Amino acid sequence: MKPTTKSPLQLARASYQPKMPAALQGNIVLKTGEKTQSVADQKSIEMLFPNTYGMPLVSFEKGEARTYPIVNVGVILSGGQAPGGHNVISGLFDGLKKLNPANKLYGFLGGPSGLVDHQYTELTQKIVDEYRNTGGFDIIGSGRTKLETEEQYEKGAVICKQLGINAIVIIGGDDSNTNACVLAEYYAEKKHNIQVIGCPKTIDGDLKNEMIETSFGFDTACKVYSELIGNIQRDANSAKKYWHFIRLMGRSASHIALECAILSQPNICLISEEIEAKNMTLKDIVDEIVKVIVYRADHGLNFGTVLIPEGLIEFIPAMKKLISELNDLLSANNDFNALETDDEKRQYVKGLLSPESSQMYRDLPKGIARQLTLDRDPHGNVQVSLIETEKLLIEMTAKQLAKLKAEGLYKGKFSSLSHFFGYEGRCAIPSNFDADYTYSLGYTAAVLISEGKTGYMSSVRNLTAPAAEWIAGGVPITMMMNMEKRNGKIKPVIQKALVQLDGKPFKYFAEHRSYWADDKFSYIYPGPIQYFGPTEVCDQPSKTLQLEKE
Ligand code: FBP
Repeated sequence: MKPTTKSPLQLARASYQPKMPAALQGNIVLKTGEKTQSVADQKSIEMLFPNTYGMPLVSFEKGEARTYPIVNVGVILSGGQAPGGHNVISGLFDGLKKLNPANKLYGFLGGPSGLVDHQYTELTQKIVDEYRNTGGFDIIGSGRTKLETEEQYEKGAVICKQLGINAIVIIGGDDSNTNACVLAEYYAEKKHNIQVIGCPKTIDGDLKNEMIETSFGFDTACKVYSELIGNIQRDANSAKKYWHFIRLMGRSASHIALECAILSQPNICLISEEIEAKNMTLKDIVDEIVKVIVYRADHGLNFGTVLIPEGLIEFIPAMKKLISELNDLLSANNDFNALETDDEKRQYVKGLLSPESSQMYRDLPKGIARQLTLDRDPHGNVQVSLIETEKLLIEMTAKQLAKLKAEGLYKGKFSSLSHFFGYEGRCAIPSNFDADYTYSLGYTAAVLISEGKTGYMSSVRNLTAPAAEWIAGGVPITMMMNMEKRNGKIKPVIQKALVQLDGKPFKYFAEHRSYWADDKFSYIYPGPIQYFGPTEVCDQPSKTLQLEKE
């Protein structure tokens, strides 16, 4: 038998033709809509972005055949992987070639640093075909380098001039698209003649607003995690002996945990935004978990599932204060960096924190305290994926249950297992929804570029309707911006979309959670993503999106 390096599913997916909005399927005409303004701080944003502020919304409709000028485009994958990135590039490539076969696409390697360090490759038909409908970002690689200095922008302009690149597409989350906006403004101001277009990526689902209904990758990642949660629930229901504490990625917002809860109906799901709104302490959270465990034990159910959003730790007000003090204290602190042992570091930090934070820090298990002082990412964020909150909660829950047992208030048996699902889902083969959505986003970016637009984010809307009815166009990135404090400075940034406690997805969860906590039969087992089969099994977008659009 001939050896193969591809699975049967990979081979079958290679020939999948993503579904597209009808407007992108033939000749296209651009419709100019309303002028825009930023979501807040209009005066400050307008002052900072004089060339790209207030531009109108644009959308595409079927039109007459026309000739487009030749454009060369450079594409960058920025930040964490998200299923569908390769299809943004396929859609961009196909769109560019359709609009003018002489167009060329270059990929900058390893993320934004590829632009600055002039690391690139030309993306040919052969290369792009290898990656259609696949997960991962390995076609050109990704990175978290922040584009923030004029020196970086100028180095980028040099390579663009050298390759004749007229436009850059940045595929990234809120921070990367903020950088895209700043870069677009800079190149416009310096008259470098380089357009910049953003694409909304992140499994975290927190880059969304009125015009961007969802970020790509969220749907697939949640479906993968929910399959795993469902499998664990079936195991728990069979063996009836473990409580599974499952932490789910999502650096800040709890959209992933919420979507997975709606899909799998666990016994407990913590939502960071609710915890912050209720000003809950770590002890309050543990008390809530213990209440459910005791109730279930009283009914002979010594097993269950707890979903924990990765970002939780930063939403507990006292922890937030501690982390913010640690951020200030550790930024470029050479004395701290010179210390060798964890104990020395712990002692050093304790002495410099405020009394409340120092007490909080002292009370934390050593492992968690150490994780809180690990390096920040290039955007100054704590790397929450390295903080094992699920283990912290298990430890505190076990202590509290032991206390209740001694008092005769708990008669069950608590055996726990911890899990962290994040990297398992970020490079999955994109669901049909993500494969279609990302291809359309890429194609849309090609049209925006050929129409001469800069400072826009590729936008595809009406996503709960069949793909043919999706609305493609562009949204000025400045429209999504407001001023926020980042790393101690007030900066223009894209507003992060957190879980809305008055939004339909959270309300749906809140209405059902007490039933899921107590009941024996409420688990849902979503099963693996299906790529071929009936549309109700294969093509459904996330529940979050469906509920939001209801
Ligand atoms: P983006 O915001 O860049 O899309 O990344 C999201 C994410 O997957 C988070 O959920 C997670 O906390 C983080 O990346 C992990 O970062 P890293 O890839 O550096 O381990």
